[in-house]
Amino acid sequence: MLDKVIINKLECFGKHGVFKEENVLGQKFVVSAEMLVSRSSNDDLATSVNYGEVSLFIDNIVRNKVFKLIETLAENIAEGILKNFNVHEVTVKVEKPWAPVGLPLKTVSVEITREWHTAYIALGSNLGDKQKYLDDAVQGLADTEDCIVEQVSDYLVTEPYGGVEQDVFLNGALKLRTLLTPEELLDRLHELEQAAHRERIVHWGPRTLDLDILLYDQMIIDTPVLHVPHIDMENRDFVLIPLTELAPYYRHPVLNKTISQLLKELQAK
Ligand code: PH2
Ligand code: MG
Ligand code: MG
Repeated sequence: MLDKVIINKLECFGKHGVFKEENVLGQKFVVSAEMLVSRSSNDDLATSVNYGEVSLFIDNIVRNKVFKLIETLAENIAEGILKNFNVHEVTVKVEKPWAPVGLPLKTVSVEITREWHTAYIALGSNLGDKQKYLDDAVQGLADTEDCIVEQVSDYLVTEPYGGVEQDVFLNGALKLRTLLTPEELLDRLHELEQAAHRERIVHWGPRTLDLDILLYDQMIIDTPVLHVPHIDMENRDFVLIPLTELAPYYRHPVLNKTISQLLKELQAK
């Protein structure tokens, strides 16, 4: 159950602005936040979000940080709320009623929405200390700002798929909660592959570490650099076996079948 908790027009004082005078004198900022909270239906504050604490948290950011843009201020507040409170999604509006425009307007404002995303990542290695490469990748994601590793599958040894003669793989998958966009997440995965000294010599050749985005919410992405859901995953047991452990009922948004269904069909082939 997702309930909405709303803070409406909290008046704060801050020094955000592009103009020097704004950073010195300061002015009024009015902040609203709509928070989607997943709570159980009892009467316990611990399962929800304390709007008093969130209001103090917002006031503290507006008062003590200085940004040029109200966009940045709103983003800071939104990400801070998601990371520090039990909130799944938040819409933050920042109004600036005294903005130095020199014309009679009521307010200028921005409104942004940020939320936690769920991504599933495939892990693979078939060169060197495979187990250590996978463990380091899990730790690397756990140490990444804006990422929380929620669950890691067992690792399994698999025969190379795709026809290139090479050593067996160690494969696995993990479930990630993240504030990163798919593109930002892909960049981070590439950094971790680089840190494992992966060299892209032969396409589908042996690799110390391969990290692929399998699923990202129910998003479908097809760009030259990124395909989500991951291309051909329905034909790869080294993907479907660990993924079934984490998310058997997750529905593949293109094939419209659950992961465990896809695995069953592959094993029947
Ligand atoms: N990855 C590939 C190609 N073939 N085979 C196995 N068993 N495991 C893999 O992770 C793998 C593969 C391309 O990324
Ligand atoms: Mg791969
Ligand atoms: Mg890859």
